[in-house]
Amino acid sequence: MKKIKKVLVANRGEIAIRVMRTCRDMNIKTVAVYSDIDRDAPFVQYADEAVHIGESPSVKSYLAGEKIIAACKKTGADAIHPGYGFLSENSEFAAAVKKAGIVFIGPSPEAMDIMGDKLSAKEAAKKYKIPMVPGSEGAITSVEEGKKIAKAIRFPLLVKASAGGGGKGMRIVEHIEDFEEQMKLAVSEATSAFGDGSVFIEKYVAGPRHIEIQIMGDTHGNICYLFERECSVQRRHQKVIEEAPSSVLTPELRKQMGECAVNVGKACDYVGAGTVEFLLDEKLNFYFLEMNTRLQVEHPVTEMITGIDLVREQIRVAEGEKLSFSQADLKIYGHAVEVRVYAEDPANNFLPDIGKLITYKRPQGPGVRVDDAYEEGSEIPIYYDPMIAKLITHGKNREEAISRMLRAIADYRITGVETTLSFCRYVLKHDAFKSGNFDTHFVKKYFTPDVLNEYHADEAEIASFIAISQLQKKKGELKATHSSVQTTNWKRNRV
Ligand code: MV4
Repeated sequence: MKKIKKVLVANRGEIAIRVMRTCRDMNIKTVAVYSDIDRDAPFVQYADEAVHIGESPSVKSYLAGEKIIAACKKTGADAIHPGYGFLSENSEFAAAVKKAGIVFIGPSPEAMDIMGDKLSAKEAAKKYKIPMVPGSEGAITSVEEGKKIAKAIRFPLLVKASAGGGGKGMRIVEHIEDFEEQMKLAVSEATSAFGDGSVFIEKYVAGPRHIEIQIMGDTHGNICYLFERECSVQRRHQKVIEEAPSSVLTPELRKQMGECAVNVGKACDYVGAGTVEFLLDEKLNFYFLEMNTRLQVEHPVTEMITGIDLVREQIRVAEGEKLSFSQADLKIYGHAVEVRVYAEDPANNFLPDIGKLITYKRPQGPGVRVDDAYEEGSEIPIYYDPMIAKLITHGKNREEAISRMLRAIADYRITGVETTLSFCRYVLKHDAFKSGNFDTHFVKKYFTPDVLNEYHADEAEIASFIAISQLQKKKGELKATHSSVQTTNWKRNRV
């Protein structure tokens, strides 16, 4: 048991602050590392110490592992928390950190390697009876071999890259005639994106839900599951809304999937926080897809429903402590929803709309949590992900969590950039979402930019109302006190 006294956070933005907050709770000192553009960022100010590590492009700073290790030595930090993205799933970095005598707050490099590749992850998972989508046994090495397997599996099917993630190098094939072309495209996409052109075949599961299970392991061989997150509302493999628990899992199915996720963890001796991804089909069959060996963006919904601080647990197990709970201690309290607030224009094909946050007022009140990265007046840099904040609400049940989310969205005041808040509000108010009856095709099925026009029509209505009242005021029909129509709430995200 070696107490960690100082943590260097090898990340930026909201997750850097999120991690540092828990460090403060635990009386642990914090070190931020930052690039040129992030010099005055809130996460740098929040840290006890900060080290400049390079120019703004990530490769020169947040991806420069050796500079981060040097900053660690310089400040005497005894551990590194990698957050998500950047170096968080880089096993070479984790190994280099360890070699430098620094604690990496995360799994072993070996576990990262096994799970970082989908084929080796599936291979490892086979040792336990974990349901998987029917597909090829391993990598497909020739078009001929692929076609043979494709005919046996039947169409439609997917050719998937073994490396990487985010749907890159994934191709749907409907007919045998298209197989060769799609396989070649998948291989070349995977080669250029990940430097590894290995692909495999899976039967295509139509209209699935994306359910992921949070697991937590310690160095004493204990692994628990902290229930599921439903992340089916996605746009181009970018999650938009996440919630916990899922409205479709029965307690029995939850237990089955949870135990499967724990077994995936056991297959690689997992230590720390990890996420096991499953597809769930219409008949509620579930299939293991892959595992993410990091703390995820959407971890707060799990924290809200379990009452457990996942970063605190990560730090404790990195110190060699046992998990602070057993499976029997874990219980679901109410319901939580998270929306990601991006500086993107949903009316304009989600084009990034970076710039200055002229107005920035966070929502507050019962059941609201905001994990964010900026302040009023902040510039959103072009170099990184354009996420401004994560807005999370909790309630005694799904309805309450959703109505609190709609209230929080209405109370959020952001001007200077377009955001995805109006899009999130549209989804939350949609009957398919409210009923819980939706899958990964939600956005494709129900969203077109004109659904946001209702909102613009409202604005036009207010504008005409103001014009009329101004006219009336001129004519002396209204007393001055009654004529001050509120214009400040113009860009309110009205519910
Ligand atoms: C699938 C699938 C259907 N069948 N695999 C997309 C990214 C990668 N993590 C896995 N993905 C999928 N794999 C089989 N055999 C459908 C998807 C998929 C998807 C999965 C989760 C969330 C959103 C998605 C959107 C499109 C496709």
